[in-house]
Amino acid sequence: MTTIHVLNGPNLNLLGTREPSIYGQDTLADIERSLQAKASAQNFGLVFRQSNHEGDLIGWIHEAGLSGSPVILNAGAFTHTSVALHDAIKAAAAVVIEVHLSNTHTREPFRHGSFVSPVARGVIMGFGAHSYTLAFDALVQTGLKSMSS
Ligand code: CA2
Repeated sequence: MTTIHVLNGPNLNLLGTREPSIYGQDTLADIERSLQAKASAQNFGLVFRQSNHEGDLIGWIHEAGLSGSPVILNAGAFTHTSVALHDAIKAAAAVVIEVHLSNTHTREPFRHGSFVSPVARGVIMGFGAHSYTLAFDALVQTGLKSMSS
C-alpha cells in the first residue's frame, strides 16, 4: 500500500483560530480528516504531520523520499526561506506537491518566492483547505512515483 505523507510547517497548528480571512475556518485536524477519508476510500495510507521546526520537516522529507512515498508539503514560511528544505527534497528524490492555503503571489513580496517550487512536481495554492484535496487528487492522477526513476 502506498502511503502519502502530508507535511505541514510552522504556525499551521494555529489554523482555524486566527486570520480566517486569509487561511479559512478549517483547522489542521479538519484537513487531516478530509484527507484521511480520501486516502481510506482509495486504499492509500496517510501520514499527517505538523512541526514548527525546520529540522523535523527535513527528517520527514528524507523518510518519505527514501522510502519512495510521495509528499504533499505546506512548508509555511520556510517555503520562502529554506535552502535546506530545497536540498532535502532533492537529496531524498522526494516526489513533492507544494500546497498553500493562500495565493502567496497576491500577498507581501516576501511571500512571492519559493525554495520548494523548483524541486516540486507542481504547486497548488489559493483554495484554502481545498488546496490539500486538490493536491491529493493531482498526485494520484499524475502517478505516485518520480517521473525520472
Ligand atoms: O498559505 C499558506 O498555506 C502559507 O504556507 C501559510 C504560511 C505562510 O507563511 C505562507 O506564506 C503561506 C503561514 C501559516 C500560518 O498559519 C496561521 C494560521 C492561523 C493564524 C495565523 C497563521
